[in-house]
Parts: sequence; C-alpha cells; structure tokens
Amino acid sequence: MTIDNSKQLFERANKFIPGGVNSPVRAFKAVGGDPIFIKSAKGAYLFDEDKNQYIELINSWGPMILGHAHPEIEEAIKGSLSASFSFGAPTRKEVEMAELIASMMPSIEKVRMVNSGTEATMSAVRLARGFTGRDKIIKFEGCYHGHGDSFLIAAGSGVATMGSPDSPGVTQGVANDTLTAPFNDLEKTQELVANNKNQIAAIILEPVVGNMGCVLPNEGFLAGLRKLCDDNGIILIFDEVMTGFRLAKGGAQEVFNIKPDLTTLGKIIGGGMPVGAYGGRADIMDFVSPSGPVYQAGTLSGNPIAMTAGLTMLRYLNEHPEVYTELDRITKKLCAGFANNLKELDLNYTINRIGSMCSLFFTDVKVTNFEEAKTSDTALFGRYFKGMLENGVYLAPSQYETLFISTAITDTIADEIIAANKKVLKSLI
Ligand code: HOZ
Repeated sequence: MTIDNSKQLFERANKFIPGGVNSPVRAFKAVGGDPIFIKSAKGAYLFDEDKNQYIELINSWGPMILGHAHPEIEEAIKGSLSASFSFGAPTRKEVEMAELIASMMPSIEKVRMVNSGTEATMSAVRLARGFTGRDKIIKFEGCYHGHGDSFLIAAGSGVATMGSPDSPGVTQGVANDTLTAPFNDLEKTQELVANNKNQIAAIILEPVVGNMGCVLPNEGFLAGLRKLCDDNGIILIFDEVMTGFRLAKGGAQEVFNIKPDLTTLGKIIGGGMPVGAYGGRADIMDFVSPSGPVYQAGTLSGNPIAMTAGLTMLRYLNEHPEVYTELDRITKKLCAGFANNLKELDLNYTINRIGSMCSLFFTDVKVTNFEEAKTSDTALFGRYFKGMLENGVYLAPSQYETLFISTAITDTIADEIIAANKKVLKSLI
C-alpha cells in the first residue's frame, strides 16, 4: 500500500495549516505515521488520495449512521441546491426540523439550531447560567464537550490524546467555575454540590461517553444525577452530540429512561453537514433571545442545505426503527469476533459497547471512567491501528475515541474486519 499522495499533501498542509490538519486527532499523532487524506466515500468505504480503499468505522465521528453518501440524502441535497445555499432568514425546513426533533426526543420542547456541537454546549451552559443566576458547572473527567473554554478542563478526546486536558488560553477565572468529578462517581458529584451550595448552574455529561473511548454509565448513575439536580435546582444537560438519534430514536435518554433539562445535539442532525442544536424544557429555552435575555445568534444557524440533509436522515431513522436493531446486531457480532480473537491470543482486553458504539481497550481493567481508560496500552493500540489501516480498516486514530458502526456494514464486511483484526493482533505478539 502506498500513501505518497497523502504524504505530499501533508507536507503542503504543514506549511499553511497548524499541524497540517483542521482538527488535532486526525493528525495521527497518537498512533504514529502520517495521516491519510480522504478523497471520497461511499457506503461502508473510504477512498484516499492514493486510491486505497478502507472499511470505514468512524463515520465522521458518528453522523453517517446510514453509511456515506446515502442515496436519499444525496438526492435531497441535490434537490435543495437550486433554491440557494444560505438566507440568514427563517425557513419552513427549520420549523419541520424543530417539530421532528421534539417528536423523536420528547424532553426537547423547544430547540435552537446552531452550527456545531461546540456551539451547542457553549450556548446550553450560558443558558443554564442565565436561567439559574449561578456561575459554576460540573463536568466529568474525560468527557469532551467541544472546545469551549469552560469544557477544556480534564477534557477527553483530542485534548486527552495530545496530553493537554487543561488547555493553555483558558483563563483561571473560567477554570475556577468548572468543577470536575470522575465519571460514574455519584458520591464525588454529591460532595461537589454540597460544598458549592446554590452555586452550581449545571451538570453536563455525555450520558454514554464517546470521548475517552466508549464508556457506559453504571446502573443508577444517571438517575442519581437527575435526583441531585432536582434536589438542588441544577440544570441537567445531556450532551448527545454522539449518542442522539444513534443509540435510539430518542438517544441515550430514551435508552436509560432519564429526562435531562437540556440536550445538546451535533453533526448527526445534519446527516454529516455542519449542524448543532440545543433544546429542552420550554421554560428554560424561552430564556433565549429574542424571547428571553440570554443572547445567542448565528447567520448560518438553520442553514437550508444542512437542514435538508439532517431532515432526510432523521425522517429515515424515524420511519425505519429496524435500523437500530440491525446496528445493534452487527456491532455485537463485530465485538464478539474481536473478543474471540483476543482470547485465542491471550491478550489483555476490555471491550465496551452499546448499540453501534464500541471501543477496544488493551487492558484487563474494567473501564468505567477516564483513569481506568488510561490503563490501556496505548503504544499497543498505535501498532494495532497501523496494522488495521494497512489491512484496509480505518479505525479512530486514538485510544480515547469510539468506533461508530453504520448500516452499510454487512455480515460479509464484518467477517472481513474480524479476519483483519485476527491477522493484525497475531502480528503484534
Ligand atoms: N474530537 C472529535 C471526535 N471526538 C474529532 C474531530 C475530528 O478530528 O474531526
């Protein structure tokens, strides 16, 4: 396999783009080697600038639930193009999108569209602060909520990968207002609330974490947080940028049957186009300008092309609930295949999975928080990643990310992935 064209592009990119990439994880720093430059994708496959083909297991970090360039979404986007690309004025599609989101995720009574998950989480926290009149928030170690200043404290995803979970540039004042607890540690969270009585505006978390690898909530953790928030007038924010409409029609909150006050959504509701949204209880959302005093705005918010792509995908998911059963089945099969291979080769491993999200950690420790995720052998993961890439499987280039499976992965493709996994693992021992 040659990657000469990717290498050349990376050299050019490094001259004009910091680190040669527009988002750090994709630079492959955590796994070594040069990044692959993608030219196109269709269904279950990515194609690079050197004409190599890879089975796709990231799917743009989640949104390509139906695989790449799904024909219905492609047609809808094409059909929308001749009506122009941006108005900065209200459209019918925004109304339809708000109605559809509210019907699929009933905790959302009102919703505001923005342009990314980062914008959604920043806006939701500002709203929680404005609504409660309090400054502090609680987040969980290893959870990542985009690159807003308040969240770059003990953060996961790229910041964990690059080893700078507390980014320089975040003022001490902002950092002081972000309190952190280990994920799944209800007692520590209760302590933080007790020690900061009437000062906590919001508790924000990924109900299923995707940004320290895939980590599930322990039994009772989400319900405990719901009660803690109710008892103390705190806004509970679920960051469902990765899980919303992926784990179920109604996201993780449907799976675990917990109703947050606010929810943040991202790329999934744009079918992969740049979109985000935050929504929830009407009394809180009515605090957003122009109905309320908390300001938030954006020319591109509710962009018609992005709305078209997102609406088409969400409608498809709404009308085809069998998608979720199939995603669960095929991902379970993949993980069982990996587990068999690892057992046969006597390697330490933990596999976390829920629905179509999963992670393989090279550790025998049960992974329920960031400290446990960090026991994984990341050097071994780097070699595993490289081997899989050379064998035509594109994994997330960091231990602290999750795999996202699409409906384009058939049984035959799953068997190929499991066979590649076996071959690569064998070569590592
Ligand atoms: N932080 C993103 C996933 N958790 C990665 C985004 C990207 O590199 O495109």
